[in-house]
Amino acid sequence: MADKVKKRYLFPEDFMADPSVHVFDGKLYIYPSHDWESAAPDDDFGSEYDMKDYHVLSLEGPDPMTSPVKDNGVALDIKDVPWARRQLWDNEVVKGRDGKYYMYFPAKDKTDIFRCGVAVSDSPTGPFKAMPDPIRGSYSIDYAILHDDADDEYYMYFGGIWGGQLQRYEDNLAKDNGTSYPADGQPAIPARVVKLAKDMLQFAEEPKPVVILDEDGTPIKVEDNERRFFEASWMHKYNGKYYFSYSTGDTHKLCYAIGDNPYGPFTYKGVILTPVFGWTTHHCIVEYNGKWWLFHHDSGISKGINRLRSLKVCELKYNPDGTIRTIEGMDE
Ligand code: FUB
Repeated sequence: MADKVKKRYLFPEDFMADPSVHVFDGKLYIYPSHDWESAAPDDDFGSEYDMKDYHVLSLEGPDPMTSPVKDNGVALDIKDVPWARRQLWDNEVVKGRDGKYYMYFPAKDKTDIFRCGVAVSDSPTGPFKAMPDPIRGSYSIDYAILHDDADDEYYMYFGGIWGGQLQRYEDNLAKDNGTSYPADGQPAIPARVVKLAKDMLQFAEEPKPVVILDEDGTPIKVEDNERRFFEASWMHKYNGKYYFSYSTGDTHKLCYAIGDNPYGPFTYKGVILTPVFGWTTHHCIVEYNGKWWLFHHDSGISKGINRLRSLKVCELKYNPDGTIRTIEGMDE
């Protein structure tokens, strides 16, 4: 049974999606993708998501359900990223040990391969200055970062199949043109996790698979579309446990799995959000002012146009055993 909870459209003035949310010095900032009505074709490669810039939103008050949301303008434009050709997808921003703000973003390079760019700013609202090249050895999409209070390290979670190109990679090497998938019965293609280097500009190690186990301790399989990882990683900690959450893509759910450390393995626990109105589903989970919040998007305002999505927020609750209460996505 899913809970019907009150939701808020955070910024109905413009189409934005893929929220990554962080609280810096007590203030809440939202880092979304910036949708627009591009003429790019609608296909399984996600060509319709043809975004060109990022804006940073900030919450001007204590309550995500009611406080005003401010658009702080363009934080990064694709024309200022020397290596990027198209498609600025989901971005992530963290505060480094040096007090600067680091934005991580996917874009297709001149050969149409997704890489992870880094851009730096002195302010959480930007503008961000892009590094001349993407991170060495980076690939695929949807970079989300945990700054772990246990060891003061930054762990990046990433990947997305189909248009996100994750199926191209094995042992971190490109193996084909993205058209082959493991056979049914094999473990599903995993998201990846990698520790960032101390300078925040490169990986400190080779990315590793994020293994999601079912209740029997067996990796979730390729054909298990209701539970397998598709895209949109997020990591948060609750009561010392590591909660890896993600989208199941073509079955349109947000699910989660719990582990004891940032690398996993993680054990599948259930659904956070049932399908929303629109194809993609993408989220983050953040504690703010003593409550937990689920930020996500749907295509409700555009009446179902997948490339025109809108940001939403609602409260998220845990059961006493640490599991997350499932929220109904389609409630309006
Ligand atoms: O916004 C483009 C892509 O759509 C994101 O990277 C995915 O997570 C999906 O929301």
